[in-house]
Amino acid sequence: MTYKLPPLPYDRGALEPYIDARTMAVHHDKHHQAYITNLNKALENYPELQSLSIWQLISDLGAVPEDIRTAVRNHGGGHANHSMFWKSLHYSAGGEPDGKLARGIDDSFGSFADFKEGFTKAAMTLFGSGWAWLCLDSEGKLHIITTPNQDNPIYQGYMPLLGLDVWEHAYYLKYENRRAEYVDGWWNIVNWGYVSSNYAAANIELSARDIAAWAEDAWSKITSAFSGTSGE
Ligand code: MN3
Repeated sequence: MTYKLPPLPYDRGALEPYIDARTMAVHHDKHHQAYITNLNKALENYPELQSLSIWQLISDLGAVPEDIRTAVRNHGGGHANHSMFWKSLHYSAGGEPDGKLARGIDDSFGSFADFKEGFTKAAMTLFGSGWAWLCLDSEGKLHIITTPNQDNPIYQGYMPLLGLDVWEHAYYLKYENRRAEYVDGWWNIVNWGYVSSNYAAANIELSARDIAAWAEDAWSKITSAFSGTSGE
């Protein structure tokens, strides 16, 4: 089994005017596909790794053979990050989260406005290519972090809930160098329902069949890393 490009959950033009159809086509069909193609190539000689879910694969990079570890880190991360990204956007979205996620954001950042300001600042000040994230630590506290390149928050022991791609390929065709306008537009299409479901499950996008086992394993690794024990 090899990794496959997930279809977009909406038409390419559905996120207009915030993200244009041409950017979506290039970003999804070319960039995301390239991460998958390169990931599959890296795993050619490791059939045992090909059967893992992408989250299982990237959540334990130390277990990945050294000769392909960088490729898995970059291209596996690219596949995971973009798979989340498409689902985190929707044309009938935006606004503010409610329920448990809204309370979590208030507890961690003071208010939604404070969170929005902090997240925007993180996205704007990230130098070079990378991502801004809302993520969860092992104690259930929310954080805003950035990751370089295609690193996933899992590499730092955080569970990603929402990621914003600030690589130029995500916005350059429409916004050219105006990252601030892209970030500003992005807030209008954030699918808070998706983010809330990630938060409620204290988890990331996983298929129903592997969610329980993998989540338990990932959390035990994160918990032991935080408590300073080596784990099993
Ligand atoms: Mn991208």
